[in-house]
Amino acid sequence: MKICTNMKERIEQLQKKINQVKIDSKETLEQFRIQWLSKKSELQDLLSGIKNVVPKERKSVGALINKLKEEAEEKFNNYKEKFKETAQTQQLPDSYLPGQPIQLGSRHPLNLVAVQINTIFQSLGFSLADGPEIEDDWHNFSALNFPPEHPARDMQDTFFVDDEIALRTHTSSVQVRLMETQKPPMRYIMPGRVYRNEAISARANCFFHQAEGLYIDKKVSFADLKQVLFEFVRQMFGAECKNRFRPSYFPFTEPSAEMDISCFICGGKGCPVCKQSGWVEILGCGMVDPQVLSNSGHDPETYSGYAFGMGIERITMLKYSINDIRVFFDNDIRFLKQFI
Ligand code: 2NL
Repeated sequence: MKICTNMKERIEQLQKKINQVKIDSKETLEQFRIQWLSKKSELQDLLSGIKNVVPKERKSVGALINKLKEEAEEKFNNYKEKFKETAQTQQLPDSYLPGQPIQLGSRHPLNLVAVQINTIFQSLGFSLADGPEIEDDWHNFSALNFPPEHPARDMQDTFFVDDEIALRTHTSSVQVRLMETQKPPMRYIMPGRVYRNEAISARANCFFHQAEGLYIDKKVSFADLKQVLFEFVRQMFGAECKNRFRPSYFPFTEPSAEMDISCFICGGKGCPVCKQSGWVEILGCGMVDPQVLSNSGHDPETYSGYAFGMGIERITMLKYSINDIRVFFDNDIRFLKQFI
C-alpha cells in the first residue's frame, strides 16, 4: 500500500516536472526527448518499477504512467512540428526583398589613362605589344646605344640582378625585341612598368609606367612623328591645347626632341603646375638612331623610324591635377574611388 502511494506521488511529481520543462529551441527539444522519452528516462524507470506495486493497484498505476508518457510524447510532438514549421519558413527566401547591392570597384587612374593612350594610338594604326620586365644588358642598354660608362648603367640608377641582368629601366627594351623579330613596316605601342633605383619622393618612385611608340618603315620622317603626336595631344587634352617641340638628347634617337603642351590649368598664363612658364613637358621622342636600327638587324640606308616615350604617371598627374606620385601606390580607397 505504501509503495503504491509512493508511486502515485512520484507520478504526480514527474507530471509537474514535465509540464514545467521549457522548450524554446531544437536543442532544448532534444534534451527533453533524452530526459523523458528515451530508454534511460525516469518514466521508463517508473514503468520497470511497476512489478513492485501490489497486484490490485498495478493496473491503475500502469494506466497513470502510460497517460503521463503519452502527455510527454504529445508535448514533444507538438514542439517538433512547431520547429519544423519555423525552420521551413526561415529557409524560404523572400523574393520581394530588395537585393543586396554588390560593392563595385573602380578603375585605377593609371589604368584609365594607359587604356586611353592605347586606344588613341590603336586608332592611328599602332598595335599593342608586351615584353619581359627582367631584361638583359643588350636589350636594355647596349642595343639602344648606351655607352659603357653611361650613368644609367650604374648600380645607383638601376636595379641589377647580376652583371648581365636588370629590371628594365624603360620599355624601349621591348621595342628592341620587336625590331629583332619583325620586318618593317611595324607600328607598335608598348605600355608597361619600369624600374629605377631612385629615392621615393613626391616626384619620383622606384617603379613607374611608360608608354612607348615605335614606327619603322621606308621613308619615315620627323613630320610623320609630329603629325601622330599632334593627334595624340588633340584626343588626350583637347583641340584648344597648343604644343611645341624642343630639341633634346637621348642615346637611342637622333635628332631627339621633347614635346610640351600649353598648361591647361592656367591656359598658358603661368601657375605652379607649369612653374609660371605656361608650358608642361609631356613626352620625349626622336628619329631612331641609325646605329640602333642596325643593332637590331635593319639597314639604316633602307629604313628609318621614329620613336616616342611618355610617363603614364606624368600624363595622369597633369590630367587630374595630382601633385604627388605616391598616391598612385598608396592604395588609399578615398583616392581610388574618385575614378570611375
Ligand atoms: C621619355 C623618352 C623616349 C624612345 C623613348 C625608343 C625606342 C627605340 C628606339 C629609339 Cl627601340 N627610341 N624610344 C625614344 C625617344 C624618347 O622616351 O621621356 N620617356 C619617358
